[in-house]
Amino acid sequence: MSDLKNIHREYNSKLGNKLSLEQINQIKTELFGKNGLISTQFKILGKLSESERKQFASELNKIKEDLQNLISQKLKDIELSSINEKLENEKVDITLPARPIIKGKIHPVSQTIDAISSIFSEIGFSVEEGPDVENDYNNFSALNTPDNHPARDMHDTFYLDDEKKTLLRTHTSPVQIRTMMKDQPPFKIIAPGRTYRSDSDQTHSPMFHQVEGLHIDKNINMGNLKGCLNYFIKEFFEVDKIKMRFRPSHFPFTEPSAEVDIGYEIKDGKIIIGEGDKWLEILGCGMVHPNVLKNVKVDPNKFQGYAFGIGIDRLAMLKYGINDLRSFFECDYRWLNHFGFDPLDVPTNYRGLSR
Ligand code: 2U9
Repeated sequence: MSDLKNIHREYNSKLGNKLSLEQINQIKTELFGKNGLISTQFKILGKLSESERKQFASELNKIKEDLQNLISQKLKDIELSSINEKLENEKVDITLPARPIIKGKIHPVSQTIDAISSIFSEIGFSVEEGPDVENDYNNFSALNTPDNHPARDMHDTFYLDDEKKTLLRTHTSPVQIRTMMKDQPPFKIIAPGRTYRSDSDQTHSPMFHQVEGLHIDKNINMGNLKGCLNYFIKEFFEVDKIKMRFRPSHFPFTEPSAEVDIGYEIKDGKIIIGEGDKWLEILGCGMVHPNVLKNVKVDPNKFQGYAFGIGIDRLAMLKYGINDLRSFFECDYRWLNHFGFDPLDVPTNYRGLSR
């Protein structure tokens, strides 16, 4: 009995001190381990007479519970003080400026699409998107290109079924068709995105990028088209003046149609846009054919407008001095690290497109 009281007194006093986690675990083993002081007392029970056993067992259980409670309280105190210590020492100063994340890079084509969208949004164009897998009607028929039209062969289309009903879009024009079928005029939209043609060499990739524009309203004419394109080219190449010429051309979806060249020269091995006596073809355009407007239930006697199509990859190559189109799609991390853009470097007109 007195042994038990001594153990209780001694460990009560030990547990009253400031202890480390290791010291508490040590005490736990000393008391409740296989040969611990309390565990041993339980072994004595069997040797006692029935009346002694009852009293001893009740005393032993009380002391056991008391010491266990003391230990678990000590452990809780240690946990709490370690949390408080962490809170005290690992403070985050939320007033410090954020560090930019510089792991990933924005592909030059994505940067160019952002720059183009920003330029056109300044003059009231909104951005529309559509699916890469299209039907024959939206990609060709609605655009005044019937079944046996030679332009269909010129597009080197990737068909997805034997009946040639589904295909990978050969231009982004089906986006404008979808928009005009679901909404009412006026329309002032651009449609940037992926396009596909079965063609591959140093200047052609089977997947490439286009941006097309469409402006339909009352009294829209070729003068509006020229003004819009002149503004776009100047903003895109960040020059004050641009030499631009319209050459007559033919597309089934526009009448009249034109291809646009811009003036350039080479100085010290670098291309200078806007000056010089050389010409570079950069886009196609025209007034939307009345048949196209009829196909999307827009009255050509009330509404008319212009459309244009630009190859994005070539514009990106010109702007950022990249000379092989295929490098765009090789997914070479070292190339992307060199030509890619910082994720926070979003092009905006007011901040400048290239920084
Ligand atoms: C609708 C009506 C008319 C879009 C146009 C072009 C001329 C054109 C080429 C430029 C370079 C394709 O990537 S490229 O090879 N595009 O020359 N695109 S007019 O005309 C439309 C579009 C939609 C409803």
